[in-house]
Parts: sequence; C-alpha cells; structure tokens
Amino acid sequence: MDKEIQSLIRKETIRQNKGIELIASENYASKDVRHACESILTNKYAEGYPHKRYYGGCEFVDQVEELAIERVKELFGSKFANVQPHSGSQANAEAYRALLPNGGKILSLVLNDGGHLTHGSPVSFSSFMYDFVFYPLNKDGHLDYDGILKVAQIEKPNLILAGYSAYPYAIDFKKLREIADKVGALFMVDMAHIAGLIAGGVHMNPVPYAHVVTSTTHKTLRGPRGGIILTNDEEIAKRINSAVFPFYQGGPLEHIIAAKAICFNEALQPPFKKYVRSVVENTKACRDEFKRLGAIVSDTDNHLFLLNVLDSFGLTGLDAQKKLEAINITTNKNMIPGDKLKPNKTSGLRIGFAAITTRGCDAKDARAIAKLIFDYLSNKIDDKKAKEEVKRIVSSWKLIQDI
Ligand code: DSN
Repeated sequence: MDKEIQSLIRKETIRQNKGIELIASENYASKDVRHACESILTNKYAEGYPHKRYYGGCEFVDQVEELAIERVKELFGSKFANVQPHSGSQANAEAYRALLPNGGKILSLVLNDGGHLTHGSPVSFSSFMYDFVFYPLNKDGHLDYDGILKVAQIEKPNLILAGYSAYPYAIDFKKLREIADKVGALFMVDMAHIAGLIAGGVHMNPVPYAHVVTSTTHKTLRGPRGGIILTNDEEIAKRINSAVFPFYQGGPLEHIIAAKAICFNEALQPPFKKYVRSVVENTKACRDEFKRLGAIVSDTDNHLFLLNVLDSFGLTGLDAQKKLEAINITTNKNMIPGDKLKPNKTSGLRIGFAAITTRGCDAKDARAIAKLIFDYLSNKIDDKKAKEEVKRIVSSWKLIQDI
C-alpha cells in the first residue's frame, strides 16, 4: 500500500482512539459498514436506477441498491426512497430541484440560529438558485411556531424548511406541516442530525408530515458518509429521481450504497434503539452536570447541546475549541442564538454524544467529561492533568477499529 497514505491513516486511527470526540455530526461506523465502503463495488458504473441502467453488468449492484431502498423505506416508513445522493448537501440541492422552480422562495431557520449552509447561506449554491427568507428562534432558543406562521403568512414561500445542525430540542413536524398547509407551501425536512434518533424511536418521524425528507447517513444514523431522499408522493419521487440522476449526479457510488444498506439493517435491530436512548441520556447527563457546575448551557432533548463559553469562561468558541483540541477533546465552535460574535469566532461550542456513545461512553463518563471541560476551561487544572483524565476516561471504551 501507498506508504504515505498508510502512515496518515495509522496516525488518524491513533487520534480517533485517544480522543474524546464531541463533534455532534460525527460517529464511528461498524466494521461491516467500513468493509462495504472498501469493497470492489467501487469498480462498477451503474448510471440510472435498478433495471434501468445505462451500463451492462449491473445484476448484482441492482440487488444491492434495491436492498438499500427497501431497508430505508422500512426504517423510516416511507413509500419511496432514493439512496444515491453522495452527501446531505447534494440531497438538499436535488430535493429543491424536485420541489421548486429556479428562484422559488424557501422559508428556513436563520442560519446563525442553527441552520445549515444549504439552507440559504450566502456562500452556498442555495442562495444563488433560490430566494431564501428566514424565521428566527425565540429568546430562549426554541422554535416559535406562531412566529413561523406569521412570517409564512407575510412571505408566502413555496417551501418551508425544517431540520437543523445545532438545534438541541425536539421539533414538532406535525405543527410545521399545518403551517405549510395554511399558507399553501410545500414542507421539507432535512433530518440529517436526528436521523438516528428518529430511526431508534426517540424523536418524532417527519416522513408522515413532510413532502420530502433528506438526510445524511453518517451522523446519528452511524452509516457511511452519504445522503438519502425520502417521500410518500409518487409524482415527487419521480422528480427526485430525475434531479439526482441525470441532473446533479452521474454514476452512483454502489460501494457506499451497499454500506448504507448495512447501516439501515443495523438501525432496524433492537440494539440500535438502546444505543440512541443512551445517546440522549448521556447528552442530558453532561449538560446537567455543566449546569450544576455553573456553566451557561442550553437544555437538550436530543444528541447535542450548546455551551456558552464566552459567558461561562470568557473564551470565544474558537479559542475554547483550540484549547480542548490540545488535550484531545474535539468539539466545534458554534453560534449561539443571538450571538454577537462572527461565525469564525462565535460565543459557543456545540457538544454531541453520538460518537462516543458508540464507543461505550455512559452517563458517569458524560458527567466526568463535563467536569473535566469545566475545570480545564476555568484554569483549575493544567494540560497535563487534563490529558491524563482524557486518557482515563477513554481507557474503558472500545477501540474504533473493533466497532
Ligand atoms: N457539517 C455538518 C455538521 O457538522 O453539522 C452539517 O453538514
């Protein structure tokens, strides 16, 4: 094997094993999922869809893709599924294409309040191709459904968008669909962050309410990096298929689709339900311990919460992220609702438990992590002591290559 790349993979394996991974969008895929990702399926061209390909030799990749489709439909209870999107961003582009004319109006969450780049950021394709208007969170950081209705009545969007990257609370998809119906808009959900929680039954499923649901497969769902699009509407399903191929994508990544099929099957099994319940318990345990210690934190209903590091420790999110990285704790700086600092500095950190719960983190560890971060960012313990504590906490967890 290429020695330089092999050495870098080895170094990354060590980094992943020795650290506490709190980036809310990351996870550790199983051996089976990783095995499919490195399989010979990568050799095959299969433009098109099962039994309607532009190439010969697709007998087995057709079956792989059909399995993935059937399993994801069963997992989320949808009538139609496209498993070809290469990523969540592409899934969103493809869903917009299927639902809207160029320049169509989309009502989405204010980006600094926890939205995603593809939900109308000025630096994303989305704001170039569509006309975005926004709804804010209320003062305590929750969705304000009456406020959303008011903005929707004024703006009259073609589409209302829900599903966020840094929102720590439950989302009422039924209420949002009612709002969309009142103003004659379509309703789309990007469930990337909470897909695993939905699959495991600890969050409301948007599929019965939304016209289209997009997701990634690698966050709480714990599969390979990639995207999916679901719908219950046959006409929309046809438009989605054309938007994915040939409009936005060429040949599907059948090795990744095989890995998605494995991940969907894993998520259908009882241990996955136990896993997502532990994710939520651990997140709550860590958040509650921060609160008990006197830090300023959001509450949480899901796999993440926001820690206000500026008011808690006098640090920007960027500085806190860098400081924690030096002791092998990985987080990401994040805007908090009403943040006065810019996105490249921020006042907050986003903290999530999907990844380390996969390795075996329990509520006791989650509380120990809160205490460690609190003491370290308050300068009560030095780098050496903090690194020793990280080592102690991870020492009882599974190695990532054994997951
Ligand atoms: N980059 C992802 C996240 O961290 O939430 C969203 O795509």
